[in-house]
Amino acid sequence: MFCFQCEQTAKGQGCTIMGVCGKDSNVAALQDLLIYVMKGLSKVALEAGKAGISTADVDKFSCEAIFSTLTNVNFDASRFTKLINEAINHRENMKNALKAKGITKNFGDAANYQIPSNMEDMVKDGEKHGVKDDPSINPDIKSLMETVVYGIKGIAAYADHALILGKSDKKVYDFIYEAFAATLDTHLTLEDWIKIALKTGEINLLAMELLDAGNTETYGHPVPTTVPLGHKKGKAILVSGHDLKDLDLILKQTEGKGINVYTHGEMLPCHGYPNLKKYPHFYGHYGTAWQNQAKEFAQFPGSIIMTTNCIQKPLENYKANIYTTGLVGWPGITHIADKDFTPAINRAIEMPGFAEDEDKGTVMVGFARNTVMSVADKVIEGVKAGKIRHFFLVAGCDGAKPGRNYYTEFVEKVPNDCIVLTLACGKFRFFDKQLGDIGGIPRLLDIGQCNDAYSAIQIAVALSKAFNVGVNELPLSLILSWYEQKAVSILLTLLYLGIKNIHLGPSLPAFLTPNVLNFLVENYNIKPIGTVDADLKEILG
Ligand code: FSO
Ligand code: SF4
Repeated sequence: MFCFQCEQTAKGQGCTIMGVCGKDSNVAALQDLLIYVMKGLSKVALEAGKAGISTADVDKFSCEAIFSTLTNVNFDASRFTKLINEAINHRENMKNALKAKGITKNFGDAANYQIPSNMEDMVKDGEKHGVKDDPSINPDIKSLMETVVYGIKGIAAYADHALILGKSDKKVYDFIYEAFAATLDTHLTLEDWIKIALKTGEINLLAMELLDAGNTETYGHPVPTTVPLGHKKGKAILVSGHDLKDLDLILKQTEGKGINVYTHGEMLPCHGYPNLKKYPHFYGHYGTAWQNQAKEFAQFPGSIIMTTNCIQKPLENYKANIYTTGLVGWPGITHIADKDFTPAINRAIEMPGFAEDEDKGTVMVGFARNTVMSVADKVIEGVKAGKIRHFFLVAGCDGAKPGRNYYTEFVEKVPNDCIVLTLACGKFRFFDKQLGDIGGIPRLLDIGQCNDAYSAIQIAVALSKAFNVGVNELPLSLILSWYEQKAVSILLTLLYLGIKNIHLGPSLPAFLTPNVLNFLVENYNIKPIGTVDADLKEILG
């Protein structure tokens, strides 16, 4: 196997024997085969679209299939063989529909690939179609191509979440097909790939906008909300991942059952949504970021439901309590495909629950774009009066590497006249710090999940309009941490928007060649994080 799509890749180069994430070489090969088949399917889908053939079911399937290959989503080989079969069925159905219109075309090897009958042979085929399948490709082109593939994985995740809430735009699906089809075109130049990479950022912005509309139109705009970090005596269910609709369904299905529902990881910001916080048994937040789940889940006295990434290998001591739904999967773990969460609810009732009430303090959530913009006047006044010197967006994913302490230290050392905006699971490094306020505006503002990066962009755009300057001229610095491929798509969106001077860590992507990195430094002044003191000095002068 060879995989270098995430930040924790082995030795900062690539996972070759087993994924640091727990992905084994069979699953890695099946994921590679699925991506290869999806590239072929993309060529046929583009042609079908041109011929006026509806691809709505293929569009939905494509996002699900691609999202499944994102880091820490699905580790179950049998789910991948099923997806590969389904992809080939969709592809052949589109070919037949084209044939019925008199269009017959050879779409090339990837679009003609036929599946062997057993998993062993599928794995062998997958091994031929991984990242290193064609050593003759120029390494810089390959680097950008992989960047685009990972950006598309992020887009597929956002588009999938948006579609679950009824939001879609054909432009998103068409671009996924165009970009995937482009990876099969050996004539494209480095310049072409730079354009495709920036277009990936543009389309990701659209996908995130659709998701923002889906979330806010269904559940209302988040409002400032105090979330307990302790627990209440009684039965408990823990919901992890990013899917608001799953959480809503779990809250509905547990109503009146004497079970308190807790959020884990990226679900924390859900407490701010009016149509989720209305449930009286939606109590509080438990635990921190995804990489601490083995320790935290083992101590949770109820059942646990994983709605999206990031799942890790469930340990024996909580294996019987954890359930997956949606695209998440782990072999041997009960998967709730039909959204009837009864098995997890029954398990929570069987389990002891919390013996006593416990107060562990609180955190505030709900500072998404609507809330922040509603106090824009106060913010502008604060800046003009010199009370607010600078804004820092300290955002992105968490992970296990020791270098990630940088982000905790950074927030601790940000001077008192500065405001920290945050989003995604990286915030668990500092989310419970009491930073006080500036004239009634909290100094630590939680915008939401990584899926809410759109909200952060809207806040930056609104500030730049208010001050009548470009986003790069604002007293705003982006201190980002990345881990998986949604972060890649967000980074491409920031580059598409022309945002410069991003501080990125904890390490730079292994899939960027020195030349591509130089391009990013020269054109966008992207820099790796250094020491907190040096970085703060450089930014604040
Ligand atoms: Fe974190 Fe995981 Fe939200 Fe990521 S839970 S790391 S960017 O998958 O999705 O922030
Ligand atoms: Fe390694 Fe990350 Fe790929 Fe997992 S997803 S195999 S940790 S590079």
